[in-house]
Amino acid sequence: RQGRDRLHSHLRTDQSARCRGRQRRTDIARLSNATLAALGTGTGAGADAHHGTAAAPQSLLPRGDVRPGIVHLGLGAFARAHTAVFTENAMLASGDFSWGIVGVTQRSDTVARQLAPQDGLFTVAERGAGAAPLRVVSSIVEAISGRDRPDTVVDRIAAAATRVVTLTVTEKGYRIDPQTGSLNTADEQVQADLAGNPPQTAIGQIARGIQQRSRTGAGPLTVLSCDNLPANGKLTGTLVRAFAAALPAAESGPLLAWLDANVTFPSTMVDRMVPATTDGDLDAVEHELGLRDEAAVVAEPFMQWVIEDTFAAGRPAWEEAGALFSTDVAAWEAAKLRLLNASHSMLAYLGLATGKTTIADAVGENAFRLACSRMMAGDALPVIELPDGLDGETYCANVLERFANPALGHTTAKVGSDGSQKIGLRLLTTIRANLDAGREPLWAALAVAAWMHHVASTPTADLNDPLAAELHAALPDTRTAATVVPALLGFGGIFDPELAAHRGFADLLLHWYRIIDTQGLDGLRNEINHG
Ligand code: CS2
Repeated sequence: RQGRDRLHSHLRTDQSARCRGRQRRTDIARLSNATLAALGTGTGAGADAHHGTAAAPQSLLPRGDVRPGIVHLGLGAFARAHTAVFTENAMLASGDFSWGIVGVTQRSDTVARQLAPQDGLFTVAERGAGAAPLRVVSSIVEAISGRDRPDTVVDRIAAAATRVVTLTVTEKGYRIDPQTGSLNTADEQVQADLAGNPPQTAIGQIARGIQQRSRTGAGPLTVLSCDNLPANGKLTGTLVRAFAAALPAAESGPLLAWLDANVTFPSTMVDRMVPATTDGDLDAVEHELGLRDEAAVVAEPFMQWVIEDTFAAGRPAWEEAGALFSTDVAAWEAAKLRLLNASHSMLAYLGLATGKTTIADAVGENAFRLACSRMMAGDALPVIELPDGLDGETYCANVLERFANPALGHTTAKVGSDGSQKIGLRLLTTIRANLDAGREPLWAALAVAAWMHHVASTPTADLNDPLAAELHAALPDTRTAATVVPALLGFGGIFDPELAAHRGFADLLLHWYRIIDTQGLDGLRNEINHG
């Protein structure tokens, strides 16, 4: 009777489903500790005759024993499908349950709202060959909207039990000034955080949390960036220090001294392809799990994590979950960024230019697959130093195979978003190294030209990029290769003056842009196959 009431109290009356304007069944219980437990005993909605396969009980953590030890900033799909899974596996393998995750959403409160009625539980549905059965993940112990509860975020970072802060806030979340490579102190939100308002930026949250730790004697802390940025740990340390240095002298001196003595910033390389969850994915999970999970994520089966082992106050036994600890993380990260992420971006923009909706569709086009192979083998591999244990050819072949996963539904629009923040790290580093060595980066230039075409041919409101307005302000009304290429090359936030002035590079961009713009897919096929 009591169980039944609890089940009813979890019946989904979710706003978001209504907002999506679809007629849904309302007799499916929402995922939570109680409904999942009831599912295991066969008394819950999961055993409901309407649903074919009620999932088997999961290897969940003993939730009553899990204590918070990590604050995670940026509770997007990637963090749930990667970091939360590794941490849960580490806790399960080691029996050390002191690494529960307090998750913080950044700009939008959606995920915090989705997880709250679910006791932090969510499902990971692997898609593609070798996919594991559906899995409910239980390592998130609290979900907070950073936008709405910034002081709570600072308190959680400052709590003595917190020993690690992890973050996945995407490239733009770091507020980097492209000219200096350090913190953009001209950014409005950074300025507000510096002025002492409850912090809204990730760097502000971290700095204020550390400041509070320094005042309360909460002990050392590790800040672990898990975003696709080169030397992400070192970079994050630089940004947090720049924030501290920009505070009034009475604050900055003590904070910088405490930081130097108590906080470490290891670098990491993270890898798992995680598309945005669709309504169809949520319905499929509901059908399979027998419970409604508004926070479910889908992901490819592959996942990898390479971490530098410089933790200030302990860490989960992530190695027991398959993470690799290495002293050479920078090399792993460079390889991943300039091989995997670079070709991902290339496929996204070639796909967007030719009407291909998913990365799998784009890599299914032989010419595009060939262009990626050549970019990786011809442009990138010769100018990067691979870490021990990574075979370049095998890595590139595996990457293309992962892109081809037909079940993933990773959209070219998603991967193509925020290009202004990505192409420099993924492609321009490779292009510069080739030009410096007197080589022609033909294929990497194709990717940049395809990005330029995407920027120039997408209406401002639809261009998913934090610099959309600025990029479009730099463009003339008549958009051809001859006008767009020089205009975007002159965009200082992306191209440095030397690269912008390189005649050979500009010619390559003009060549490819013309083909994309005037000949479309047929022209590209022809040119790539004979290139
Ligand atoms: C992608 C990455 O959206 C993107 O920019 O290239 O999110 C990519 O899927 C991951 O880095 C894979 O680990």
